[in-house]
Amino acid sequence: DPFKSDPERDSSLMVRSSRPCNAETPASELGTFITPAEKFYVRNHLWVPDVGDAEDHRLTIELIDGEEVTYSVADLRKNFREYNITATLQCSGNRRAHMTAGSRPTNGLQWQIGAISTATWTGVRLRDVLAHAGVDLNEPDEDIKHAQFVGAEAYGASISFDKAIDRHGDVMLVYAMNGQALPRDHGYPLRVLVPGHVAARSVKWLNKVILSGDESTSQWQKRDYKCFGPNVASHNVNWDDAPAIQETPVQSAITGVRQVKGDRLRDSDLARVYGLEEESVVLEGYAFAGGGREIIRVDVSPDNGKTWWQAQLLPHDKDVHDDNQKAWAWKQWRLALPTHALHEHFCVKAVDESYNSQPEQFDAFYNFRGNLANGWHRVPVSSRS
Ligand code: MTE
Ligand code: MO
Repeated sequence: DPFKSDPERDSSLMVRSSRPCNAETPASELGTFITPAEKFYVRNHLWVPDVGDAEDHRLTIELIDGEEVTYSVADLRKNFREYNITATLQCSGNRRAHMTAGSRPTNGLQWQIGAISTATWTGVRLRDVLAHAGVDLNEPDEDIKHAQFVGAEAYGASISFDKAIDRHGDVMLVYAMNGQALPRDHGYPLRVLVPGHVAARSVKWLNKVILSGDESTSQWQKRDYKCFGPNVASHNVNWDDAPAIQETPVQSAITGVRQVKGDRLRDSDLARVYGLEEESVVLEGYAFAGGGREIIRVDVSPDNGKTWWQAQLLPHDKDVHDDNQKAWAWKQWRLALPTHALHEHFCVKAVDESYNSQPEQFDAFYNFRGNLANGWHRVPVSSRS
């Protein structure tokens, strides 16, 4: 039984499958900027490999000429500058259940809104390690097109070599999460962090980095994490017709809806921000875009998309990102609405700094794998508590 050494998990995670473990962060935890490590969603394709002690773990870098250079985790810590990067990871299947409900059945785990979480990751830059291993970052060998990552249990994926060495790309080899050693579920003792890309590229239990002219040949690179047109299905798909998903589009969700009485509101923060005195509903949620593109606006409708209000973007991310750094983390938002404005469904959509937004319906961009399900998130007005 390869699963017998899987770790214990927090009982509040919402389990979608237990072997392998796939579990989402509960909605109650999606409203905080940093997700506690034990509440961070878990997406495992296989078992959690027992890699023993961090001291015995080795990372091998295979250069384009086949030469190999090997590092222990202690070597990485000792020889390279350490960085802390706060970044959101989102599974490409996040909100797949909404695509299924809004259009047609999709293949894969039926995630709701919780296959996304944010942590502060500590480690070293992949580009620094590659330079040390012998890669000329200024004039790299032109045959190198991809950086492939191999996990200890057999999972693998790749990113472009450009992203791997981009000085503003912040691709990291990480050994700590929220100030603690990486938990086993999240890649102990070493994982890749590819900020702004779909989380499938942030390979856990990292054994090997291969610089290559080719992408990873794994099914997770060549097949599963791609989007095809709405007419394509498993019987007529040509897997090579679409590129692997790397940077991800704009996403947002409503994580909480609370009724607030007028008298509770009067002297509150919400009253000052929104000038509301009457009975209100407070909505909270997250918004995120890939590629380091900042979320600049979150629009909320109280009446199924007829009228729109602008949510307040909470400023947490300002504490963790310096001016030169891209927006790798989600934004939390909130909005108070007077109850008389409500009708049928709340909807949310976000806008990123390139003015990309989210599609209204799922039918037009349905894909049979249910990837990148970012249609407007709708919640019945009747769900408020
Ligand atoms: N790395 C390995 N080795 N094995 C895996 O199954 N799953 C990938 C990625 N890296 C995976 C992996 C996918 S699809 C996702 S969404 C993220 O890890 C999930 O990371 P998390 O479990 O830390 O949230
Ligand atoms: Mo994923």
